[in-house]
Amino acid sequence: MNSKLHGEINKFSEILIASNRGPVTLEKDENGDYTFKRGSGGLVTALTGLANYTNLTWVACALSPADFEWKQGYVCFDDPDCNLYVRFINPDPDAYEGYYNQISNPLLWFLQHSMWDVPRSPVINQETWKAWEMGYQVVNRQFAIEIADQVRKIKKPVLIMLQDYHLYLAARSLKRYLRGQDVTISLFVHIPWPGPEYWGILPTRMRQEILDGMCAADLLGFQTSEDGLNFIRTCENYLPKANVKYRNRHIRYRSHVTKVHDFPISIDVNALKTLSESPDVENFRTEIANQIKERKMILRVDRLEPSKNILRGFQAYDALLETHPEYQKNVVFMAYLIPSRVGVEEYQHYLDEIMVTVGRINAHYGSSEWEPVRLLVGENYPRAVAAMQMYDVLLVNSIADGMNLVAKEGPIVNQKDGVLILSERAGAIQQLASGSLVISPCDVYETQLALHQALTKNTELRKEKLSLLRKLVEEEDIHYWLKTQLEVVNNLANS
Ligand code: GDG
Repeated sequence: MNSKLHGEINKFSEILIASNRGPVTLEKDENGDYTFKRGSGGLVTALTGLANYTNLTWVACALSPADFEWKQGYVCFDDPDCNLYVRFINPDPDAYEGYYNQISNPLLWFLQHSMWDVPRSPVINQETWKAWEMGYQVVNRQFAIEIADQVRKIKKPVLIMLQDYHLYLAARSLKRYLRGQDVTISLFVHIPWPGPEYWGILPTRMRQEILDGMCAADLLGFQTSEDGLNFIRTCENYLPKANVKYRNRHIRYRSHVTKVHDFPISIDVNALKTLSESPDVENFRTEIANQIKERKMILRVDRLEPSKNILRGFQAYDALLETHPEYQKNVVFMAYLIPSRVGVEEYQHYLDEIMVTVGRINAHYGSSEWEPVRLLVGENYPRAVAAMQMYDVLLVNSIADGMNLVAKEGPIVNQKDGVLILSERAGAIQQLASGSLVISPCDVYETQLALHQALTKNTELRKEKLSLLRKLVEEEDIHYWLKTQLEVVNNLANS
């Protein structure tokens, strides 16, 4: 962790993070003792790292029976003196269903990733309104009650850092419950924020409650500058009495000023480098090398998620093999897909379509010695890291993506002077455009041309672009993401 963080944190004797999923999941062993599994990813590493500097509490939904039973307590990772306090909330299952499976994921996720098929969806009916009122509102209030209860015990300045689209309403309730208490509230939105045209499809009351809830925060963080601007435009269009200032990125509403700022999220570069040198990853490298042999590798690593645009990636590859038969037998497309939201019908259909498309490509071009697409559906981060070390081309062609961390991880670990093909609709474009081949995600023809260009690019140019990408990611890693947020929070009164 960057030692400079000390200065940024001084002002707060306590930081409280709230997110749907917590930093750990608990299990109970056969002796009845609790064990915990730490959540993967840079976000958990960076945010739990704050516990080295200040008292840190993390409030999240209980996701396992053991989380529910344990309820709250200190969690120590490596440091016995750690001060990370985890507190689980336990929503009623029906409320959680409405909050998570009816509002957060189908409705808000689809809206914010432009995934609605507007002539048919969304259909907002009485059920949806019930999920809104008895689910999303209730769980947000429950978060606010737990957070407020924790904050009241402290009686010193507290920074509350809310995470993501599950908690759009929490800041408003918190302001009400914590009147008179010295708290600063930030909310970071990890996913894209589309323009007001798209938000116009949501019913007026839901939209207003979301904007009203968010404008109770002191700082709203977005992945890109465009997301932040879109938020301000959305408030200007739909939040009566909001007074927006584009130049300062301020919204004055109900006598309160909310600052809007972009903080592009990133990865823990050192932790990733250490993992990439581990024996586990080395074993996977050997396994993958045996599968690939002398062939070139196109790679994608994604959650199995329609917004990642997996089908069009295969369509572009299909067109490449058709128009450039010289690639047949000489290239393999490795697709590592992590199962996601398996209970949601759209995601199940999407997997079916992927299987059919891959099956068709493999049957059409493949032979006993060559499988054009190697599709692996499963969770195995060390294997994904090993593959990222070995790609010639990394395809990130999301229809919409808050950031896309794979686009940042790949260049850090890659050992083949690999080329990054990057969608102009992934948040990572704001930082990585100059080192990538940029594509428009719906343009399969452009993607096909980019694949060809990437596979034939000369070594010098590939090296140059890869080292540029590395520099860009290293300069603004996950600690930078956190540090800039704390800096902006500390300067809120002066901005
Ligand atoms: C959301 C936003 C935003 C890969 N294989 C496994 C595995 N991974 C890692 C990847 C990467 C992470 O999971 C996925 O992060 P992404 O950013 O690519 O995508 P989302 O999951 O959609 O994340 C996104 C992000 O939040 C952060 O704000 O960038 O835009 O959609 O690090 O390498 N992880 C595990 N098992 C694997 O097999 N656990």
